[in-house]
Amino acid sequence: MKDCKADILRYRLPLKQPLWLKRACLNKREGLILRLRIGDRWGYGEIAPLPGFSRESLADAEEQLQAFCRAVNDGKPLSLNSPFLTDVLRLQPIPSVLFGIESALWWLQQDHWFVPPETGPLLQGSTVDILQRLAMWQGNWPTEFKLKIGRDSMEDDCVRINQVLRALPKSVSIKLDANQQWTLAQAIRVAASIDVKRVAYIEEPTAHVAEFSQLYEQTGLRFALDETVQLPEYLLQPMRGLAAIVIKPTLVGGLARCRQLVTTGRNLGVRTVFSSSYESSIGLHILEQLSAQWTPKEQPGLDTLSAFTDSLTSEKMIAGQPVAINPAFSAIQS
Ligand code: OSB
Ligand code: MG
Repeated sequence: MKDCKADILRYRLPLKQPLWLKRACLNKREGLILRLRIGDRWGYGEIAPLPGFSRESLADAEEQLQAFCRAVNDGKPLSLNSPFLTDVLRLQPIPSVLFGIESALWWLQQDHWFVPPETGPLLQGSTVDILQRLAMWQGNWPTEFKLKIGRDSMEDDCVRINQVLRALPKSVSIKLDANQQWTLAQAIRVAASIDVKRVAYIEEPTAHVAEFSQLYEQTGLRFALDETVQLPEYLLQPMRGLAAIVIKPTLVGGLARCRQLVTTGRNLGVRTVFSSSYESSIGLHILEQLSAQWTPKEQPGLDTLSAFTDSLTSEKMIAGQPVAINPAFSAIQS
């Protein structure tokens, strides 16, 4: 085995404004970058559990990642293909750590980058801000926008969806995301008051996946799975009204399972859409590349970088080469 070295950088990135997520409000985003060197090649992975979404904490993730780095630095053979993790950690890796390690190893194997895909724009924040952004839209319209809902009252959601639809040309459709916040009755009422033909799908309309097909049967509103496929034991099956699978590698955990979701989605004839969870520019780069390689016809949902005031990296990343990481926002941990 060639000489290997693994270390961890901890980053803390300021956000433009407090970020409200399901059960948490973030004022800054914290995470870890795993830096792996084999011989003279470098690979990077990102480990950034998202409060309110990930089951693990950053401290849990750091502990596992440190065990991995110790094993690598102690000379344990690090093979790119074997089940190295279970060997080295002797325990079940947590999702964000599995993604970080697998993506750093994946990075090491890449000799060039694909042309980055266009990102599907995310409409987030107040309705006033959203409408203003749309009013000032320059250049071509994308085929789809994603609109976050399920945070305010159901009535507000109806108004918001209809206002956004009116602000867009008829040829543009929207994807909705309720993050499981509605009841089935509420979802049915919202669907009845909007033009469902202009909605490509709604992500996770209610808290119970068994209700999603009922919503479709009663209203014609198609749905996508997101939180549901983050459950490690969830087995994807054909469902009436299933339009897409959203894949968030940081939360799903590991590239092998993401790859499997892409394959299953393809077999079921549904879209598979890579999406981010407020990772840094390094994590976003990995997601963008996975999307370009594995789902070349889809626009990934990576419009989360705009929430940050600064970037963790400033120079172009070159495959296999070291990446310059902004020291103002990061520190070496081990
Ligand atoms: O539910 O899709 C979500 C970001 C963080 C956590 C959860 C979600 C998101 C996004 C990312 O919406 C953006 C996108 O998917 O376009
Ligand atoms: Mg979602």
